[in-house]
Amino acid sequence: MKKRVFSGIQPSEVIHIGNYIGAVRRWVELQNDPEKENIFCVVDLHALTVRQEPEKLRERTMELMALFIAVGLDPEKSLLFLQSHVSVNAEGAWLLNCVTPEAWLKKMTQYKDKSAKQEIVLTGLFDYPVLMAADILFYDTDEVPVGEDQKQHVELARNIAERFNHHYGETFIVPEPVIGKVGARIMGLDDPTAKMSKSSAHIKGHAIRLLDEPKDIEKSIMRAVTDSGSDIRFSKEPEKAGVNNLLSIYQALTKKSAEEVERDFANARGYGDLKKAVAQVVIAETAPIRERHAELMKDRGELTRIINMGTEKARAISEPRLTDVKRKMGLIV
Ligand code: ATP
Ligand code: LTN
Repeated sequence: MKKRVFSGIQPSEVIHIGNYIGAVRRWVELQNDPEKENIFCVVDLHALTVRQEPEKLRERTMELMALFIAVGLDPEKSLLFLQSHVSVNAEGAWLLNCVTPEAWLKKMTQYKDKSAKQEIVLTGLFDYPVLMAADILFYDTDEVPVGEDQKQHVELARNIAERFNHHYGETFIVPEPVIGKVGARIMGLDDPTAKMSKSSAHIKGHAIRLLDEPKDIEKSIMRAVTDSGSDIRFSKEPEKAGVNNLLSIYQALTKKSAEEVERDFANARGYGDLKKAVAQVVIAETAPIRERHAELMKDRGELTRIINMGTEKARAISEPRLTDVKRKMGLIV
């Protein structure tokens, strides 16, 4: 039996190299694994958990779908869909709300971080992990490939599945989080102690955005915060966090071992050489994606066709599970 894989990404702001290395690029590898059956979702309902400009959200949603294809996801091989087009996800989230103790959600570190930054915290932001659990559970998911920051949410989905199964009988598969070994947590270029994040992508020098022009990519990498030394090696020491982050990006994109990476820089004359080399590999990886993306965005009709095809397939998988859950919970179906 093939393992079913489910993952998603929000169309909030533009995608950065952390999202690419930690998530999307790994999805392309999974697509080529004959043991996996993959579902990838643009989670637009999740984006609504913080205030969005409606027109911009619509545009970014299209852009993200086009980006899925530009990086190499093939709508014939992987199921690509838009979360809001399949009502099972939101409806399922309500049902799961009614088996999820509030205390579990209060423990979510992402909620604590994100809510601290908001003047008004929306209820949707608090409930965000339950919607994510519905995305995962109603598709009978075995594996959830995500970055380190989402591990706690996948564990919550596991707990919800176990609780439901305990109360109502064996129903949901208890999913496993799958975290990459390299690049699971790319840090901000401006502050290598904080995760590179979409919500901070507008801050100058913070992120490498996937669709940035080569000259902008080079500029932001050359400006990246490092330390006052000259030692180029992987290190967990806090003052080496900047260098460590640049090396991690380089390692993830070149797929070299840590030793090979350090050897590449054994004769470097300083951080300038390191930054130039990182900029080069990032540009080599992203330039073709950017070009394909621009082409795809010209044909909205084709993107709409792909979205509609995904909607149909996603409904076919999740609707029977929704009916099953409703019946078990005592609703008339
Ligand atoms: P936000 O700042 O709005 O929370 P984000 O940058 O964390 O956005 P998400 O849409 O929440 O982006 O995450 C999409 C995927 O990218 C997830 O699998 C997440 O784990 C992964 N990811 C996000 N940031 C990083 C990062 N800095 N390094 C590696 N993976 C990341
Ligand atoms: N919350 C996730 C995005 C997401 C997701 C999912 C990931 C929504 N639903 C289901 C994996 C499986 C995030 O990356 N911010």
